[in-house]
Amino acid sequence: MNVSEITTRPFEGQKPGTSGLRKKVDVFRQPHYLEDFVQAWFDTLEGYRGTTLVLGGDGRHYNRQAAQTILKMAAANGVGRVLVGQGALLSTPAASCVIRKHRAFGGFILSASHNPGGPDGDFGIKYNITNGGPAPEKYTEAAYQRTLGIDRYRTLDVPDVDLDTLGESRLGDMVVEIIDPVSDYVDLMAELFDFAALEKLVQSGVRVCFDAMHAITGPYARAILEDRLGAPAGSVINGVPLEDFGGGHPDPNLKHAHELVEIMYSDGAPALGAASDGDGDRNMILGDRFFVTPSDSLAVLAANATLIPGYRDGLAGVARSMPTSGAVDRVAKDMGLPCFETPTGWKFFGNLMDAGRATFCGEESFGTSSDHVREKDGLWAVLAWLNVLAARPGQSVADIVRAHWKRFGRNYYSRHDYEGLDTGAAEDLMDHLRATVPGLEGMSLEGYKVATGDDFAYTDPVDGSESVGQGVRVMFEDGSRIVYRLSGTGTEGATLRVYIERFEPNPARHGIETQEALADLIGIARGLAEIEARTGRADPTVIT
Ligand code: G16
Repeated sequence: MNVSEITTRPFEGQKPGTSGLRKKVDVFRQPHYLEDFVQAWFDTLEGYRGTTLVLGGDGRHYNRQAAQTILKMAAANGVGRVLVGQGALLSTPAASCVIRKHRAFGGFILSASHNPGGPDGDFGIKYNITNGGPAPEKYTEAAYQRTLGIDRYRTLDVPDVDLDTLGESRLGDMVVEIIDPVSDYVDLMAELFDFAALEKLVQSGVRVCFDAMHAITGPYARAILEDRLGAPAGSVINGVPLEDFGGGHPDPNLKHAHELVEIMYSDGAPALGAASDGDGDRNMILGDRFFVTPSDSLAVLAANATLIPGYRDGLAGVARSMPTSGAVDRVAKDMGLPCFETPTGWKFFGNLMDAGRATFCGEESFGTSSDHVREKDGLWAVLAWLNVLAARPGQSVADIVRAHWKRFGRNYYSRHDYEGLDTGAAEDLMDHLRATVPGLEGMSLEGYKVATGDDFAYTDPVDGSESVGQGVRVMFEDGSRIVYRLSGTGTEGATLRVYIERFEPNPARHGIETQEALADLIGIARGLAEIEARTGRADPTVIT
């Protein structure tokens, strides 16, 4: 093998955020930048030599070049075999599925998720461990520490690999196997869901519209919804993955999935509308003129889980990230299920699922999934909703959610994002909150009495690891909450996220428009954080 040891120098800022390292494409294009980060993983992972890794990404600009770089480095570092999705493509949940199914040692996923792509957009990379889930903090921290002192990396001086032809080839001593990126995932979905019942539902005229946003899920959604379930051609829109996502922002929310929103809020809308993000792990669920918040989606799916064949025997427990609304907590209480509250980041659910303590997990950031993989899974959520619709004939998405609120109460919920803030100002704002919020206890704000206030810390119940500084919480006596944290996934300046929640038990008051229902708390949230004075922003950039 022609192994080359290349001399390099450390780059600043290679600390993985909420989900891997995300930077502008230009940053990744700097000579040695990607290589340093990848070598840091090979230098800190133990026991990978001779084993199998998985590699794929969401197809964004720089995906293919990065895959070539990683393959040559993997061969030079002694990896035995790499399973690569054809075209270097794999959705995040499919990558997790492939790692688990083929008992791989781990894998690299190339994606900046919902962030825009293209030459001026973002790129990202993360490492997933043997369970198929994102590497926990002890791994990411070790790799980061290594980036600070890195001075050389190993690669092979060989031509590029053919990424498009299925089958095996060799790169030095390493086997490269190009696999169909879709089939393992489709097989797994067919095990969990009653495809025959879903096909019947679709054939009965219940229409679905899935917006792949020109990102990775197009081929997966077509294979399942159109080819397997027989939904009419065109049920999947924007289904061709593009390197720049067609210039769009592949974030499945009410602002960015506007084409889907227009369809679902027009006359004759389909029964179920859904969108997924750049790498296929997020989902947004819509009914006919009806938006299901991700927090409600988790709660409804948990309450209806036994209607889905893969979960017929019930759930071991549920988990949600701290800023996610407490809607699922009410379901868990009613069903006698354990319910866990973790920091933001799917990586925190991995231990709970591995230990068999949580089956369904969800996050307010449009993430829902189960222990079938160790990632959130956009299409899984869509199929789960379809399965619930099939099992509750004659009921619309809105009917199902409203009935849920009637039974469990409604958690009014909204997230306000202030994007592109000056990083120093945003950090000062958080410092101000950390200093003042604990002193609010017992005070009354606009009639809301503060029960407690803190900076959320989490001790993993499985391995005892601790994570501090995970978001400032103001909790009121009536169960309402305001949460503040800075995003860990952005690449420009800082993004302040403000999460606002109010519980309403009275069904007569379940029809209020969300922002109106939360108006007092929104005012309190802005005031406590002095948002306008500190950031110059009177209003959020995105409201979900
Ligand atoms: C990632 C994480 C999620 C997290 C989300 C938002 O999602 O996997 O767990 O909720 O980021 O994080 P933040 O609020 O720090 O921006 P994705 O879809 O971007 O990989």
